[in-house]
Amino acid sequence: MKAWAVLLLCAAVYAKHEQYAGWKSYYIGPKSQEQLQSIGSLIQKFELDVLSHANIEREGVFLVKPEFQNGLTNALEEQGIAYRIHSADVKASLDLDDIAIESRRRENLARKGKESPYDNYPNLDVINSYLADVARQYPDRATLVSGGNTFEGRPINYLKISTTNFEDESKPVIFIDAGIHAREWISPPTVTWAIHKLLENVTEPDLLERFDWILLPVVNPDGYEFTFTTTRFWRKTRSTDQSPISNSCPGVDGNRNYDFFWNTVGTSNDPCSDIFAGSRPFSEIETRVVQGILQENLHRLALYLTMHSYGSLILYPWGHDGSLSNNAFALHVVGVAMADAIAAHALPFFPRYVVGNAVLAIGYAASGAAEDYAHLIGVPLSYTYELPGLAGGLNGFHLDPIYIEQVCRETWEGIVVGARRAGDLFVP
Ligand code: 0X9
Ligand code: ZN
Repeated sequence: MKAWAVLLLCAAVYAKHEQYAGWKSYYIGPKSQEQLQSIGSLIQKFELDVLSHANIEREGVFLVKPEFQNGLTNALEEQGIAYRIHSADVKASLDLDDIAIESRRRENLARKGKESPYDNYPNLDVINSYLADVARQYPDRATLVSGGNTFEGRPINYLKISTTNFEDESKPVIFIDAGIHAREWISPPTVTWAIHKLLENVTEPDLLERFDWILLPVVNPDGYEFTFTTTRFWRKTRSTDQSPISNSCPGVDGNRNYDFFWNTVGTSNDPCSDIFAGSRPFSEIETRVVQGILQENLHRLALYLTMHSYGSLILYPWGHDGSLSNNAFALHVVGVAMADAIAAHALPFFPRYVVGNAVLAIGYAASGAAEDYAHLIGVPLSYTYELPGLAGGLNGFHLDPIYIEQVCRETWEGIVVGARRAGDLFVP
């Protein structure tokens, strides 16, 4: 890159993320159930933004505003809860992320002539163009569907992939979505990679012959776009019709908006909260689109995966009270099989997946989540993936873009095993 181009890039990059000036992020590692519980109250008291949830075996990562940093560290020390810095300067780390993403973007452009939807953190246009391109290139297998338009008017696009035009009712359906939480940038590429593996680089042809696929990379396009243009850590949708104060505090947590013990636990009635459940179940078009896909294909849906981050966890119902469904044994066995397949293809320094009930494995209860709703209405195998994705080092905040494709590849191995097991267990 020429010197003037580097200067221009740095100037543009450093003007961003001003709202995170002075913010820090901390690893917090509770050692007992009591400590885990007091973290719950510290989250409230110091307005912590939870990026990765703590449990007794694993540290979580928490974003902290400048005005609460002393109060938080004092409280942690008083209570003997272990903590350490994750990023001493969140804005600087995000600026570094931007430089890494921009240079990877240029590399991809130079190497392949276009931006990659899975070898970098792709913006919404890159993902939508990819969906349109493959649908054009593989018209006998792939159909692009727009499930509806978001509050801000963006299409919620997904691909239906089938060798039999979705007409063979004896085939199980597999549905994978991502990007309901806008800031969880590692999740959409795992779905675009799955599309790549089913259309462009087929190494498991049985998966095409045996199953019909529905792949929805960005459930929440308004929120996703907002994380690229304005607020990197935005989580919710962008609707402003949910309460009289929604104009100043837009958005609903999509993963609290499903009709499953709606707004009973781990949710908020405050529109300014990141876990605001909305004014009613399915108040958001984003969750209604997913609901529509689940309902339409229910009679032959064998496996539903909803991709989130971070944590390296595979979670299954029930997530509102930690109880187990009648299908818990199969959920656990297939979950472990997926995690083993991932582990066999993971880099040695990536954390190993933990598989379990959503409440027990992640450490908190939350109602209104997608994987619970899908299971409630009858999808036998339904999981939330918490993908790997936070940098542990001193550089950028998030996983370096050089590892995105690695996460996609290993996650695909989990999907392959999950699909095959689902096909053996659940024949429509
Ligand atoms: O809280 C969530 O919505 C998910 N974690 S995240 O950090 N991606 O926000 C976990 C959902 C777990 N599933 C259930 N509670 N059912
Ligand atoms: Zn999430």
